[in-house]
Amino acid sequence: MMSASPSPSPARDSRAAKAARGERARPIYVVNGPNLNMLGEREPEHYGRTSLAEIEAELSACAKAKNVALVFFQSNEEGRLIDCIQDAAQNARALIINAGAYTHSSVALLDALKLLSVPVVEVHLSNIFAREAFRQHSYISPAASGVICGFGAAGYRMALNAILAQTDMPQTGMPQTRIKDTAP
Ligand code: CA2
Repeated sequence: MMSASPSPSPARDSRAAKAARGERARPIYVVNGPNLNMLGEREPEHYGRTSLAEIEAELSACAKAKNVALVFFQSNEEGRLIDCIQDAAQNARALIINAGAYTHSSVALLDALKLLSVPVVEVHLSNIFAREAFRQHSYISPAASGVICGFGAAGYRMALNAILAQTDMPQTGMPQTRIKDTAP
């Protein structure tokens, strides 16, 4: 008797499974920009009392539980952030970025982020839309799959979960809404 839905051939199935496993083995990069190394020390009304080291430790625990590798990077220098994003374009499964104040000024970061063909999640601790006008525009959002802001340190965990939802279950994950280039 014929089966109604034949399973794929073993060879094709194993190639696809290997490719999926290889992709999942790649790390998720977590990139933080200028002054975020000072978290927890000043302006707790905007950024909370959690230090960057504590955020990274919490994310590491989450990632370990989900068997995901993370690469953490923080710099106060735009060029070093760009170098890290270029590295992520070659090696990352996804990227989480809080570009700090460069969010509101850096076309160079936008251009670097456009190199990535994997999910990019932009995170802000504070709700930038409830703050000064100059913080309400992000240069990098057009290169992001999604933006999470206003949830403090928890935003990074939300970003990780969103990426896993998208990359482990693409059929139920967030849609690919990244704009490659909006210029005419
Ligand atoms: O809300 C966010 O996560 C921001 O990306 C944080 C940036 C800010 O320029 C953005 O508009 C929004 C600033 C990070 C500076 O963090 C500090 C932490 C402690 C003390 C001083 C600065």
